Amino acid sequence: MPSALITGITGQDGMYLAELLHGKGYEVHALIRGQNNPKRALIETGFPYVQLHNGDLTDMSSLMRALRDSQPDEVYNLGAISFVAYSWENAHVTSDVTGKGVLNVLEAVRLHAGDDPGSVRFYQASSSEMFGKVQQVPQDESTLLWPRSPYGVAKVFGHYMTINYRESYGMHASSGILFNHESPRRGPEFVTRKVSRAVARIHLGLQDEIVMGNLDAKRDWGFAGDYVEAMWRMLQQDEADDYVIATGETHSIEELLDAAFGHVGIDDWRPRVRQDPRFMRPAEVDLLIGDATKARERLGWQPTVSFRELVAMMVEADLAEQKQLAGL
Ligand code: NDP
Ligand code: GDR
Repeated sequence: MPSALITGITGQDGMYLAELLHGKGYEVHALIRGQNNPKRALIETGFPYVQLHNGDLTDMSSLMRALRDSQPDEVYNLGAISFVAYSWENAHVTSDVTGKGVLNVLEAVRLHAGDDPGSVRFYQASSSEMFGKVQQVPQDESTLLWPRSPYGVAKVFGHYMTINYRESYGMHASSGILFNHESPRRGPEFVTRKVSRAVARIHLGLQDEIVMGNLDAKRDWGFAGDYVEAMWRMLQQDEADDYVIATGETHSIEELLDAAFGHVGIDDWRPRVRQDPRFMRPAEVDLLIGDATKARERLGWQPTVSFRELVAMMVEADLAEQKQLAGL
């Protein structure tokens, strides 16, 4: 039975990946941080097959211990401070976790693997945020990186460190440059979930309006369930490499609002949406659209959920959750 260790198990992707690997017959291990992590119970009850190991990306010895106790064939480094807006206010801790944390995992894997550095396969969760300022459309593996936030800068560090460990030590270390991917498990701080939840609440009469930031930004949004499949496929290749994972379609925040409000029959959403500078960013990533040709050709990967299907899935899930919470 193959064994895998996941960091970031309490996040959106960690949960989908745990399900995928369990379904494929893996023994699934995961790192969990904090003396009283509020999401521990969610993992213990919803994903009982996951074996949890206490540890933190900033604590190298805890990573070494988790590797020793789980003896993984594959390590998926999904843990990060992942909210871009937060990263300006907490640039140092974002650098430590999202940037240097990658180095800690790479180094722990290298030391753990000893004489056979390729024996433990490594996945790094890189991001389209690394492209930042628009240089080329669509963006692919060779597009110049020009990050626009402390989060993006930290991801660039992790990305190049992954490439460096592959080239320096012969590690099987791959980096997935994933564009935005969403689901009903998305954190409520991210724009898609913020909108799907607010639209559900407005439709049920539980809320009047939604307060937003920049409505012009464009993102290439896919479904998280599809994207974790790409992570796994990367680690099944003979050679480690870097891959863009995206749908190849882009939509503005206005189009997201159109689709979400439209799903509950509200065509004119403007009276329900207020903009507030509080949600504007010091520097914006204006346009993301990915070219996943390499992943399609080499991994046989392609997305299965369209933008409209994704928005409908998220609004429907939030309608069900909000009805239950409100006792409707
Ligand atoms: P989430 O924000 O949902 O999850 C982040 C995870 O990281 C949580 O489990 C969190 O645990 C964990 N974490 C945070 N700090 C630490 C730490 N110091 N030590 C150990 N674990 C920590 O992210 P997603 O699931 O959406 O994304 C997964 C990864 O993919 C992230 O690295 C993200 O940056 C990257 N990514 C995501 C994309 C997306 O669109 N979703 C696109 C491209 C890249 P806790 O519960 O303890 O806070
Ligand atoms: P992003 O996702 O920054 O792309 O990073 P987010 O959903 O936070 O923002 C997307 C775009 O929406 C605009 N926006 C708002 N965003 C939020 N959160 N809240 C608002 O009210 C709002 N109004 C407008 C933003 O300005 C932005 O342009 C996500 C994260 O998952 C990263 O970890 C990951 O690396 C990238 O996707 C790819």
